[in-house]
Amino acid sequence: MLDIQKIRAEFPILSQTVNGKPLVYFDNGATSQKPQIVIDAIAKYYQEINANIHRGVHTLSQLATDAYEISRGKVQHHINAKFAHEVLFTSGTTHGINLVTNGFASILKPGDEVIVSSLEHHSNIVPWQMLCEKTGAVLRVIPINEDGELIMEAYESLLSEKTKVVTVNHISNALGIINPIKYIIEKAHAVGAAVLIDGAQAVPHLKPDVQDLDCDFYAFSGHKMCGPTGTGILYGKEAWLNKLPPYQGGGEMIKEVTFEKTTYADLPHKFEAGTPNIAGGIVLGTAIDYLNTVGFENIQKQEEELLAHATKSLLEIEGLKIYGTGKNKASVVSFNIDGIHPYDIGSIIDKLGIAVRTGHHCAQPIMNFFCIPGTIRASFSFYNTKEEIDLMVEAVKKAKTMLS
Ligand code: C6P
Repeated sequence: MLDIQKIRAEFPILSQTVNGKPLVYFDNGATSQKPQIVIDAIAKYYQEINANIHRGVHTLSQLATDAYEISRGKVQHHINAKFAHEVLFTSGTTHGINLVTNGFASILKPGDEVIVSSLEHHSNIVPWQMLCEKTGAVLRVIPINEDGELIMEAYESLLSEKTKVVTVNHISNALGIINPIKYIIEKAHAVGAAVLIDGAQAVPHLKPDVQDLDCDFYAFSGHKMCGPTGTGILYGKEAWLNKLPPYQGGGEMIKEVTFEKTTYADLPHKFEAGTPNIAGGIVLGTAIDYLNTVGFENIQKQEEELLAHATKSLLEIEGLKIYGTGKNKASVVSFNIDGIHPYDIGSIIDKLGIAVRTGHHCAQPIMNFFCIPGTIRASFSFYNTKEEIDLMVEAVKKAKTMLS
């Protein structure tokens, strides 16, 4: 059992008041809060070993390089990648996905097909649309049912020898639905397609095992898993990363440069041009250590209880509808109240100290499917409590009364 009060004390921001009320932070899907150990690690890097990496022979540069590569190794073990060089540091999920779509521009041919799902964040739709425009490939879309689940029969009927890439998120940011990605990957591989999993919303809740999943790419952001903003990881299978061209040209990604020809560095450096977010990369390792100390089993247990409590309590409010009623869900509740705009509820409960996200959550196709402008999304982390959920439910009731 987690000692939630002890854990909460490790997150200084959680003891703040906002608008004169104790902060109830339920916007973890947008970004998580950071424990003191992560905040301290950033300062420690700049106080003690700040230097550019992979370049200098001097001691500080070597210390910074070692810390950066140790962090890469931590990520490798965390996601169970076969090699450390399959782990690329990025600025976040968006960067990772664009790195892959850029690479596929030299692989896809007119008439090839890319399958995305209706549950995707815009970050995993728009780059593929841009790729299709560039190459003449065709975008196909897996539909969802009324519970917000992907329709697997429809997915399977989209697959053919024309399918070159399949991409879905592990967990939907807007609804919290957990997708059956292992099955999706297996089916895609059966027709020879590569698979990219957008793990942005999964990594705060679970430890992905990329070898067991057998995905070709897995992208995620550090800031949603207690790490610093501007950090992320793209895992790619060695064979794919060797096949894809570099994303950006510049320092650090080359073997040799002449005006006649440039040869590229080995993995992972081929994809890491320029000075990276060194402090961020190192401290992402600290955040991963922290989450493993809390323990993913404990995290899941706490979050399951929060989800069950929130679902039950919110449904007691007349006229409230939850979107994303599928069985397999992460700790996200997306809802609306009959006849009231989500923005209005969000603004009123903010005055009561409750931070939720309102709007389309960068997933407009989902909102179009449900014919709504947006939802109120409460996304919970292991450091949240049932008492906080009760405060939110009371605040939503108050807002409803004011707006009805
Ligand atoms: N979703 C949310 O409030 P970046 O911005 O690159 O760190 O992550 C983009 C991204 C990609 N995929 C999914 C499934 C996501 O949820 C996100 C980020 C945040 O839902 C901010 S829009």
